[in-house]
Amino acid sequence: MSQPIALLSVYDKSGLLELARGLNDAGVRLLGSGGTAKKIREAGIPIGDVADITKAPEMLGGRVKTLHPAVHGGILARDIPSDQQDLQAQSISPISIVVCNLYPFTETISKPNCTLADAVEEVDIGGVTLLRAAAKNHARVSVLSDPNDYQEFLESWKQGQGNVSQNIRSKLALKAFEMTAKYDEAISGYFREQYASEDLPEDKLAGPVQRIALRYGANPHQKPAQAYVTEGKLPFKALCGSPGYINLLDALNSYALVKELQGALGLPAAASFKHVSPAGAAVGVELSETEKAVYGVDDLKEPLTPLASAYARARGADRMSSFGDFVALSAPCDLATARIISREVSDGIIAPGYSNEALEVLKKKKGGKYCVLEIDPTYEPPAVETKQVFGVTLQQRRNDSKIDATLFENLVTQNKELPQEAITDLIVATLALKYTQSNSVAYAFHGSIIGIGAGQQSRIHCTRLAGGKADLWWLRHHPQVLALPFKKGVKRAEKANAIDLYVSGEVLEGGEKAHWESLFEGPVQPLTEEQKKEWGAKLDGVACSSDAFFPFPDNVHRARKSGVKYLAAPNGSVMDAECIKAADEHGIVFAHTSLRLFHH
Ligand code: 93A
Repeated sequence: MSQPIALLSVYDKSGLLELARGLNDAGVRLLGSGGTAKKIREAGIPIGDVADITKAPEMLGGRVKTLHPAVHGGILARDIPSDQQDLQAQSISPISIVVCNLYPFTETISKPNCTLADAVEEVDIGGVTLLRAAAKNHARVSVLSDPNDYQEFLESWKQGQGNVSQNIRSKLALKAFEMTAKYDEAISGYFREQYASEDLPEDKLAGPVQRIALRYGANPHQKPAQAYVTEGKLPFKALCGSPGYINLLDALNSYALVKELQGALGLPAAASFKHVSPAGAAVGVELSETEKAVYGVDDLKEPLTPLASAYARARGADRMSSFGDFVALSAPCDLATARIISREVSDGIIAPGYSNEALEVLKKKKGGKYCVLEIDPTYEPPAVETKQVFGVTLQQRRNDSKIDATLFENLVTQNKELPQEAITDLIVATLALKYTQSNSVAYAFHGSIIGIGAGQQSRIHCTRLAGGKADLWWLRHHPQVLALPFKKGVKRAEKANAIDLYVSGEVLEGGEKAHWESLFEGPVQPLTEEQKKEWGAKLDGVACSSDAFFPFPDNVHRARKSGVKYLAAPNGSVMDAECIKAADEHGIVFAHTSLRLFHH
């Protein structure tokens, strides 16, 4: 057998001399690129130059050192006759070990005064090629990409007298592949920042870009921050303002929700998001005059289009939570919808287009800084999604489960009467949960969420929270609330707050009480417990959905107290039978969905 050859070409030269000495002692012939060979030779260890086999000098100031068929033929040749013949014909010797680590690209670009030219010079070509070629041929070749592996490898080599196990070669190959992948990611990340951002004004006009810089991440101290895709362009563009990190979380989740709502129900849909959960979501079911008053859209001159009705419902259900929302629309924004938004405190909007008049209205919001995003409605996200938490990458198939009427066919209660409107409400509630931080429970009525409990660790807390919100929503329909004698000029948000305090029965004192009273023309009678109870009993036919099974029947009992008649939840609880019994007790129609919808 001919003498095994190791090719060494390393930027980080730590541990190099020990390895070189060990390999030399074990009878391995050493070849090195310029600086690597020099260091080893100076330590008195015999080593040849790569030029000995390439018969070509390093050139272009080091840009070409190891890029040569004599090197890569020697690395890539398999133990098969045709490859061996090829080597013989070109007088190339096989290489058994490749030791390589790369130019410090990441360290260089993180220096404050790094220029583009500096970065370009640090793009390692030959080293990546060495690593990838050796890793590809790991059936025969060992590739050492990390100085931490030198010693262990040397021991295995010596122990096996030149034979290391396939297992070791495989592990080393994987490490090299990971290394080149990470290296390439750093390079593409740097150049994406240089070349794919929205910095050029003409890009903004031309359409979406591949990357946008964000002012900061979830908090102002979380810099830098960015949004990007690795292929093609971002599926949206900013027509006005610039989105922040949480804006984008809201925008992308809420648009996914409204797109699915419209797909499932064939009606325009809208959502009002806050902190990456819906505060409201609805489809374009026409509003009664009372509902218009409750949602604060009774004074609009513009007739409500179906899309405007959807947003009026989404925004009006929980006006406190929707304060400063991010809006999503399933259809191009029309003037009527823009007019509703224009009067509310809101952070931004995402929609698959805008009429000229609508855009004009929205562009005036927030002193011209209102974030208006236009999304490509044909965009399909990739099947697999990835995120990192505490340095660990998590990957999963996107939640592409379809939510439609067929999900509610398994009716497990005595009452099996599920009218079309109830199916619509169950779809709205269940789809909203698909995009709500878990645990979550949602109540829906008239094509709209009326109460949602998000992000609770306990299921009953979700059911209570959502039920409590639905109760407040219903109390806002009370004639005494609709007749509250607000003074002229009280702002919309202030009215919403005052009504919330009124219906929740919050006890006010001192300055807070005085301020609250100052909003009205005269004294205001509180709603008595009796009145609330009597009014509450009038609410019926509400739909309620849960993102996971009900562990105890208390959830069913609580839901009923807020007028729930239709219930949907996955099965699988040891208490399933008890929950069904509770539903039967109230004459509720309960659908077991077999579909868990956790969202994080
Ligand atoms: O500029 S390169 O991409 N061209 C090459 O052909 C090449 N071959 C190895 N850089 C190249 N290398 C890199 O040189 C290695 O990845 C290693 O980081 C470095 C070792 O250079 P030296 O032995 O001269 O210190």
